[in-house]
Amino acid sequence: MKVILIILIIGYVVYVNSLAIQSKNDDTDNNEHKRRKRYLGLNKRYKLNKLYEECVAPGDNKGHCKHLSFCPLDVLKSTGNSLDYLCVIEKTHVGVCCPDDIAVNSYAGSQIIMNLPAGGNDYDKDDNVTGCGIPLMGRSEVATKSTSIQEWPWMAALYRPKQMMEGSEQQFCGGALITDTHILTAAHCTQGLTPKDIRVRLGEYDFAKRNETRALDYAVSQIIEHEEFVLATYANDIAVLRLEKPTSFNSYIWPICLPPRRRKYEKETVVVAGWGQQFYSGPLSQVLLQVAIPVWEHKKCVDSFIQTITDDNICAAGYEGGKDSCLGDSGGPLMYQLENGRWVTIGVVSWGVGCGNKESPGIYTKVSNYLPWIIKNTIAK
Ligand code: 4AZ
Repeated sequence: MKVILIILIIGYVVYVNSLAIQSKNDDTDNNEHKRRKRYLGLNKRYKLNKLYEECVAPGDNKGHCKHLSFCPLDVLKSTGNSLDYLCVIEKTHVGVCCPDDIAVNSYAGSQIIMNLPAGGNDYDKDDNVTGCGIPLMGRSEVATKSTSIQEWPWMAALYRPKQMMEGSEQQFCGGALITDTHILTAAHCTQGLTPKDIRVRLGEYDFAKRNETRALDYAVSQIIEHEEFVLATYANDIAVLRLEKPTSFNSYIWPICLPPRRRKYEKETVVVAGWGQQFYSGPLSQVLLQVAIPVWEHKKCVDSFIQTITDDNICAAGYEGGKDSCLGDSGGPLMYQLENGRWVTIGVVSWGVGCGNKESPGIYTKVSNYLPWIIKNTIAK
């Protein structure tokens, strides 16, 4: 009996140990797998659509090293041995030498001028001519300090074409241009709508001035709402609209940058703009309005609501009340100017309790938490 018990105990210990070893092996395999994927630059980690070192691309063309996911795949297929065109990015990733001219002519016309969507820190310090989020012709430059009305060339107005024709409605939401074909907006703005229900106006400033030629209207070919958007709580309130055709850029139409990945904005001054209600239940504004407001400390914001405020939210409004976004501003950008002068969209107008109430700030979707999702649903699609 004793012998059988000892054999059973030994057997059990060996079995448990072998399970532990097995699971450790699984872990090692997983880590190995992860490491390999990361090394090849194929993992889902957010990467920038950035041009790295200059290199010789297929066909002896001038090219730049890029992350594989940002070089059109047929470029690789058309070359016999794509291994010849591998290159190393910042000593950590393997990229591919992507021909510049193909990058220009391919799926993203935006690359003619820049790689979009792009982060506000992706450009050389001395480059203030190309790229996203630059204050054009001195505009948008000192908005946080100035009280004069500025213009924001990345502001998009979403409206319903039918109602606009009947003259019964202006826009119903805002958005921000982040590539030549993509608008970042709120999922609650697009909920229940199909692409043909929405028209996007770019370059608009004053809806009352009807015959200005500067504004352009675009049909929408696709609405991409965040898969985990929850209407009851407004969790993951973010969406991308794909325009039927790419826009061109000019001094009235220009994309904003995406924000850096890990950065805190608590107590910083930011700007929100829109054509929404001028006060709670008040009239919409014909002219694009803006307000400079502080970002609240997260804890102070959480304490101000009975609703759940998560780490996917940013809260901003004047501490004394009166300075806030309102109905109709939803989907529009909460903007911050980086030290290099570029404007980034750090938030998407999402919800609030009334507008401009003291101790009840506006709630925004924190864009930096959704960068992989944005990349996946714009250029990497
Ligand atoms: C809305 O319903 C809305 N005060 C947007 C922003 C705010 C409140 C409501 C923030 O579109």
